[in-house]
Amino acid sequence: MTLTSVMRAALLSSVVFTVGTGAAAAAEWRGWNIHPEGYPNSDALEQFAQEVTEKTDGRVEATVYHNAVLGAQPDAIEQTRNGALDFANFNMGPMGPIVPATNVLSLPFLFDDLEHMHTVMDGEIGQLFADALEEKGLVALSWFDSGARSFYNTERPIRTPADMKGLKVRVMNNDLYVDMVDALGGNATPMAYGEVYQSLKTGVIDGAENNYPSFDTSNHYEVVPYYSVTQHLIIPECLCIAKASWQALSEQDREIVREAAIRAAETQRELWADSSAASRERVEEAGVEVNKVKDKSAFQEAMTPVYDDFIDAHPELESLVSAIRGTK
Ligand code: BDP
Repeated sequence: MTLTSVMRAALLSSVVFTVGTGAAAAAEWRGWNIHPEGYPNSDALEQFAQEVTEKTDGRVEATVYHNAVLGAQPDAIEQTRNGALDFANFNMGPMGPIVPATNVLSLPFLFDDLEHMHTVMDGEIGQLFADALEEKGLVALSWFDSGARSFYNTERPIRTPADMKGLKVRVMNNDLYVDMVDALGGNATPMAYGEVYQSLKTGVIDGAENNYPSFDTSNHYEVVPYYSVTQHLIIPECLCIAKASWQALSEQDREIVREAAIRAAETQRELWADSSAASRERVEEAGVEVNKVKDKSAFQEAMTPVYDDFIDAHPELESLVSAIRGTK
């Protein structure tokens, strides 16, 4: 090699080096979202992506993919854990099989109302759940609302547990929900969200359970005439970052991302209440019969074996359940 070719090689490699660490360092973040555009979570995720991209001066370019186009929720959780996806809004229901402590949040009638859930999740207990998620590769930066989930079906209004008898009900991917529906006398079928509409329409299942905005935007209300306000589950959702993507950030960018996530949750919660009321109105106008459940205590009592079996299987989580119940 002549001197000039050595110098040329050195120069080229330094150019490559510079490009590799400088201009090309923008991280392209892909964000998973199950909901369509216009859903409160979708608006909040868009706000998050925009704020992160702007405030990091493009060091991070974040894009949200709506409508579960990047996969069903259990797959997306795996993909975010292994860094194939960078951020997402996940419900704690399908998180249970991966992060056992989060199953506590899927215990029926655990929270009194949304406010109770906020107090718990925004405090020290919420941080415990965030720590458990981080051990499995997910950095939870803020908590979204998901309202209260109630049963809906094609057969009849649910007023007492006896009305659940024999109904084939879709649940999210978590055995706790199978136990919950069994304890009420129904037959539970875990199924991906995206398959529920067709399954309801063709009679593969008789019903499912969800909050008003999801019942509305999934169009399930088009094929289901009865929505019964059991409000058996109040499950928080996270705005989660893949741990690998988080660790690749500078301290300064982590702060930007953290603040953007907190602001996104504020937006989501503000939008939630209005959206819930609007969805309720919309489904009723479309002809869905919404019935109140006068006496929820029969449903709550039916959950005793679900709690007992859960605590038998996870005695280490009993104190967490009591701590949540005791939080006011
Ligand atoms: C919605 C949640 C979403 C769940 C869906 C479901 O926001 O994360 O995947 O319910 O029932 O309310 O699968």
